Amino acid sequence: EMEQEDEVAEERMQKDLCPEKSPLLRGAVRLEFDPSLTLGQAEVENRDVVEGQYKPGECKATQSVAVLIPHRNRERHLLYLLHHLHPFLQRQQLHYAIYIIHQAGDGVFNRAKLLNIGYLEALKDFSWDCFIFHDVDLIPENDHNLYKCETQPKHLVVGRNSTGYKLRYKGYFGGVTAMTTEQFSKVNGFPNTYWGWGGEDDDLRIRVQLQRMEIIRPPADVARYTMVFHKRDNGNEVNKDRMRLLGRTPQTWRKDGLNSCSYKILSVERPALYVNFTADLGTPP
Ligand code: UD2
Ligand code: MN
Repeated sequence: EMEQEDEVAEERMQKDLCPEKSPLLRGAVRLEFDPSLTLGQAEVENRDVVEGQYKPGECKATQSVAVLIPHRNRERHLLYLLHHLHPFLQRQQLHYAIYIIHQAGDGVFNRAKLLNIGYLEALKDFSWDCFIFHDVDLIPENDHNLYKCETQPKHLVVGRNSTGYKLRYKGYFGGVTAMTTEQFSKVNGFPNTYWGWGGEDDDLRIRVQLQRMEIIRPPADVARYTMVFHKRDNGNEVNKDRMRLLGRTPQTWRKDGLNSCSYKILSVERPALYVNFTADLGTPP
């Protein structure tokens, strides 16, 4: 008899699926970049986030989403992003976690490999449905730009302040992208062989196209970002080899990607608002 009562109670506790459109969305929001913002302040504003992770209390999220941020030496940008992204994702009623993948040392930066590492490591925590690959310096301006995955890979940055909110070029796939766990695994992830600035986003587009998937984008008035101003970082000089590599992607994608990603995790931290993996990527050949 007791058992039956428990079952009834449990059934009542099962939440309904969150609605197709969250009632918490606000549309275009005014972004603030307060130079005196601290991590402590961002933590106080996001008390429901535990070790970088959040689940809506009011309903069952339709997707579980891991946001991956490649990072080195951009602490201020990271703080602005955490401050904006947590409330933004909560208004979308998502189950999500924010992962930072920090490249150890001062060797040549490798954004794409960091994102592969983030994917592989985050899946050890939870079986995420959807991955968002996110530059540290891009702040979404409109919360109708959903951080969810679709039946096709999604490019979330149609425009940003520094380029007059226009798509930079047809096929552009940089900045912020959303792919399901399966879509990303199907293309063998990003290449690991792009060291320095540029090309890795185009390589991912070619991989997607080789699988006959089609890149989709939200409407231009929604897919808007502010990029916090920055210069080219030390250790991320233009990759002069990128055009040659891009020409060979149809031959290389099968053996250069998730299945060949070798690295060493040096440390894992789980403070309130994010998970940080610090990784040793090795050196370019
Ligand atoms: C563009 C793309 C970006 C990537 C890059 C070429 C947009 C909006 N973004 O960014 O997705 O394809 O070109 O590689 O088009 N980073 C660090 N520390 C460093 C260097 C880089 O954290 O020292 C990370 C950080 O997350 C940054 C990202 O790598 O946002 C891309 O580097 P960037 O911002 O210097 O390049 P950008 O703005 O030209
Ligand atoms: Mn940038």
